[in-house]
Amino acid sequence: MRLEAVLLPAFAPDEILEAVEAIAAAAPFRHMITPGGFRMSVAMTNCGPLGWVSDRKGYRYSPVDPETGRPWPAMPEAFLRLANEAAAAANFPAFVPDACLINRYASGAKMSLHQDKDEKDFSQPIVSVSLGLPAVFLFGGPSRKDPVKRIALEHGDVVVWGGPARLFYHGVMPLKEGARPYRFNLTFRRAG
Ligand code: MD6
Ligand code: FE
Repeated sequence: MRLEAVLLPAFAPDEILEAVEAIAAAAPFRHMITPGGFRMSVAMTNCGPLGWVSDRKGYRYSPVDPETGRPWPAMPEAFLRLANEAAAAANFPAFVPDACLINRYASGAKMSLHQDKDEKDFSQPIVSVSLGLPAVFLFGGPSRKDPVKRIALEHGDVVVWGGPARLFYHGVMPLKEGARPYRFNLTFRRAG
């Protein structure tokens, strides 16, 4: 892990996973379509004032779930606390996320190399929480061609990502089968 991103091993409490189930009951996981017309292998939902969405028109943040037209489920207090405490542990004080994207990976699902650049303020970090099955995170540089490091992420691990690395390319290797059905990843951002 480069100096710009901080790994907090086993930082997330188990109750976070129960809250994910409650959110998914109100805003079910769905496979969004990329602007290029591909169905994403990762299923997604959101909570909080803003949710990340993708369709043929592009990537953006939306205050409502396009499937229902209703606001996304509220961000649980335990999520806000976790994100704030993780950011503080990585020297980003007073982080208050307004968006939480929840990714669900079944075996074989992957996330191609990408940059997170749909947010307004890149001075704010991203707090990334991994739950369930382990995954290999790919962490590159400012150009898609830069070499990538592989970082093993286990249940409960939190990565705080900001500063010079905020716009670095990153992705997730195809998930291996394991003892549980899924990996969940929560990314907390200041989007608006
Ligand atoms: C994932 N994460 O771990 C996908 N982006 O499932 C991301 O794309 C990501 O973990 C920005 C910062 C941290 C992340
Ligand atoms: Fe990302």
